Amino acid sequence: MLTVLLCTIFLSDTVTTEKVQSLDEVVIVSETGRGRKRSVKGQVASIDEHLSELKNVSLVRRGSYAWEPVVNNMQTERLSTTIDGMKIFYACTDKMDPVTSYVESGNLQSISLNSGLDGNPQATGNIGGSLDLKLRKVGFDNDPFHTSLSVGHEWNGHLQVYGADAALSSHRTYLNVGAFYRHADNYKVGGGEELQFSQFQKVNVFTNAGLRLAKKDMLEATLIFDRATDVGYPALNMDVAKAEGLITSLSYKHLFPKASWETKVYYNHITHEMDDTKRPDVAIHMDMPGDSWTAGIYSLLMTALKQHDLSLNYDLYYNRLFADMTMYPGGAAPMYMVTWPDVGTLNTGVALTDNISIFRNQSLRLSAKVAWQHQKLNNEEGYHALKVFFPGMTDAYHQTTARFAANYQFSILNSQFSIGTGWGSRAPTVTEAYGYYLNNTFDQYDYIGNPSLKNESAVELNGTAKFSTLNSQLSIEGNVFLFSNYIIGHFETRLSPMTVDAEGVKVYGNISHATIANVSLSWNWQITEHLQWNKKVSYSSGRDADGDPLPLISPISWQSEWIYQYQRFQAQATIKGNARQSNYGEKYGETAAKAWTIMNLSAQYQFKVQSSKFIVRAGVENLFDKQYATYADWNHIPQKGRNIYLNLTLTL
Ligand SMILES: [Cu+2]
Repeated sequence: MLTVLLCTIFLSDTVTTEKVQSLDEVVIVSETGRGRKRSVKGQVASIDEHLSELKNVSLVRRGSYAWEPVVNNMQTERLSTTIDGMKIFYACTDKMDPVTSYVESGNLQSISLNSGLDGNPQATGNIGGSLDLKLRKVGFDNDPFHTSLSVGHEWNGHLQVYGADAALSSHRTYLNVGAFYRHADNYKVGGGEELQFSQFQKVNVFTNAGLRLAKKDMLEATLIFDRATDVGYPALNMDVAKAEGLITSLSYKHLFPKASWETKVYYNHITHEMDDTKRPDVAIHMDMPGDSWTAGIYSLLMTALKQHDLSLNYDLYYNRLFADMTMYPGGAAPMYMVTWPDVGTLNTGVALTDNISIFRNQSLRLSAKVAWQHQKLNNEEGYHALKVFFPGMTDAYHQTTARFAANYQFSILNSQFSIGTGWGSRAPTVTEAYGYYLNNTFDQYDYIGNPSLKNESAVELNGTAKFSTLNSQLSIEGNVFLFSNYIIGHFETRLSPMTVDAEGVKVYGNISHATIANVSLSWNWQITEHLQWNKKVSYSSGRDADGDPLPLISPISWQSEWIYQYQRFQAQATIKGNARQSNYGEKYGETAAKAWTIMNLSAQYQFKVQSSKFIVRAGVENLFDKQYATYADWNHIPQKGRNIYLNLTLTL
């Protein structure tokens, strides 16, 4: 298949020098980075707030910390998240710790999103999209010394943020170091009521270093240590005592005249410990720790040949996931069970991407990846417990997955068009294949994995059209994903639940087909030199094989913002909301989210004192103190009420 693709790529022989625009959507995290999208809170914003700036992203919220990114209305299992190309997997059976929670804004330069099947080279299983968190690296031959300090305070929940980082750079070496701290108490929902168990605390330290070995050879190393403690999850029955991530990498880069070649080895370890000891009225106390270890390597060759921008990537990783649970029924002996049976996954793949400039106004982007994986259940007890339900199962499985995507862009006059298509598959996740009595508080069912699941696959079709006039731009974007063997929980009435209040048991299964479609319309209008008005509305639909709505699909959402800019001052007013969720996944235990509208105000001012640059940002979120919950707020936990914030960043 790859050879076929290679042939088609090299057959094209038209000439142009213009670079093809990347399809990535990028949000800038660092204060020094340049780009259009960034949070109104600057780099003091949390990773989750940075993520929410991306067009196709929404976030599932189980508390005020560690939100789960959703891209094109697909959650973690249909996305790929990498940190500078490194694979990393969460360690919580209840999805309390999406991997984006193990980094801090201070660690990152930017976050880039590839929508749909056109993933970044290291991405696998990305039907909905792939996120790559780009680490902050000052690089060689930059300013010799650079430092920045950030402090922020938010009145609702007394959120405090402190960050400091420094960078050294020379021709031979560079070094980044930084530390970040966040602390929040319970927040107040609209109307003033305090939401219990919505507190959190987190520390993060990181370093990046580079060493030039020879003119064209360099080494780079990264270390991130991140620890969140006392994290409350108001939407769940349990909190987190500790969630800890250690992320390390070492890479070697060689530059050729028209190419670069990077090889990186990495290792990361995540420890996750849940805690219900602070909750009142717990029927049965439980200990639920989880661990995730990942070691991997990738080697990426990037080159520009005539009108081609090519990248070829080989990657391999080994991940181990283990989780267990001990229940302490009062007066009886503790009960122990394995919830993730120490699953070892060895995955290896080859990816090829080509951006081809056809004429000055046309381009074609092709990407493909084939991956093979082997899984072994290393825990005997967990394996035998699952085998009771699936007598035919074995302790080892292997899967082959692939993705192909093609996108054609062209522009005429003041209009730009693109159409794209792709096909891709993903292997079931460890939860879907081997999870054991995992309670899902969304529908109150205990879930059991199914080792005989087929790979899920989807065909994607997408298109965009942008029309520009002198001072306004209108764009329409849409995509549709046609799934085969869509993986979702199926009712299993023959089994009884383990969790005290659970409604019943579901076992993961494939449904023959499902559809998810998204369309959005946006209009940006530069009214005067200083004033801009941006509007956006989007509609999504998700249907299963019977035509019934899938759960967690966004209702109609809209946003209108006014941005005023005068010299170094900027102010912004935003009104946003969702329509009532009329198509909700009733069959899957979802209840409808109500309509809501809120207003946010923000302002920022930049000034210089000698060589120091200051940025002051202030604002108010949910100005009218509305009580509301979005469709993605787990169990409809209310969002923050009125919240005033102030933050300061100083760059030397
Ligand atoms: Cu957890």
